[in-house]
Amino acid sequence: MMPSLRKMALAAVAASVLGAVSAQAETWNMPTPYAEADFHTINVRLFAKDVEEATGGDLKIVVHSAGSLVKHPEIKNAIRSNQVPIGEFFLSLLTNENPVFGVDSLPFLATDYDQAAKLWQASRPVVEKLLEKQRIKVLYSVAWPPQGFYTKFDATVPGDLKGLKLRAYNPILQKLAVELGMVPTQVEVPDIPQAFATGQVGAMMTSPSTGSSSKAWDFVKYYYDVQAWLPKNVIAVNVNAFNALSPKNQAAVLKAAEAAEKRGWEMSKAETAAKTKILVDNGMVVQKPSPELKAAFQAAGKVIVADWAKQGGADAKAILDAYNK
Ligand code: PCA
Repeated sequence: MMPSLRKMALAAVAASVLGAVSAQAETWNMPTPYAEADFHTINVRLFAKDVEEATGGDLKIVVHSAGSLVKHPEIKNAIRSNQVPIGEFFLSLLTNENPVFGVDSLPFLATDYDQAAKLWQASRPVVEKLLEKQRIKVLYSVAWPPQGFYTKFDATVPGDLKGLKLRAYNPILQKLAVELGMVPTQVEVPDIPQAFATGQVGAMMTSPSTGSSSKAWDFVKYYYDVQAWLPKNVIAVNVNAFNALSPKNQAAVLKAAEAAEKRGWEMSKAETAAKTKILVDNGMVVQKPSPELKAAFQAAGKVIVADWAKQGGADAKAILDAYNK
């Protein structure tokens, strides 16, 4: 063969090898914090299935639930460093990085699904801007059911809370606990039963979903439907990983994400009643908080919101203005 023809032949071989590689399916490992049976995880799995179908198998997302691949507090940083291309985390876990991330956990700011959706629309541009700086792209976000209070004994007056060891899940809930005279400890969902069993905590604030998935009736008796706020999870992707997809596959991921957000909020709404019933069916006393108890939560909440607005500066103001419009 003439040298130039040989070169061309080699180039053709190289091109076909590269072509084969780039057409090969890509696999994304996806760490998530919550258990398989949790509605957020079920929704993530449906999202992964939609992506695989819509990309004709080009992109396969392998879900690793319950912190099994990456522990929850590390998931955001793992996405940031592209150690994993995609993952799920509790947005308000990042409140110490920037108060804005905790807006959905401010007590009594948004207490039902319509308000929570409005707050997400108001805060999404700011949250996206801040995460984009870390090369993280938000795909979708889903709210948990309204948050209530779980105790071993019937708490009727604010004094009953004094000294209670509260299982907390973000810095805002920690502050609220302190404001109410409780002692907060950060505990991830998979560790809740153990934390109660060892006496590390004796009360918690969470949704009926997490109450029922952690079998709260094994360690507490009372559930107070406080409806204090609806915090959210975020599903996010590393920007470089996303940009490496073909335009067609990028569009498929975004479309699946939009569908997952819609579906997730509907699942969440349906959860509230269904999971509260499971608490009742397992012998828990489910009730509204007494007016005194509720007033104490509200008064403490006011302090937290005022502090937050001060610390959050212009971004916090922009969110509140958009929300109150
Ligand atoms: N469950 C999660 C977050 C909010 C919720 O309802 C938890 O308890 O950590």
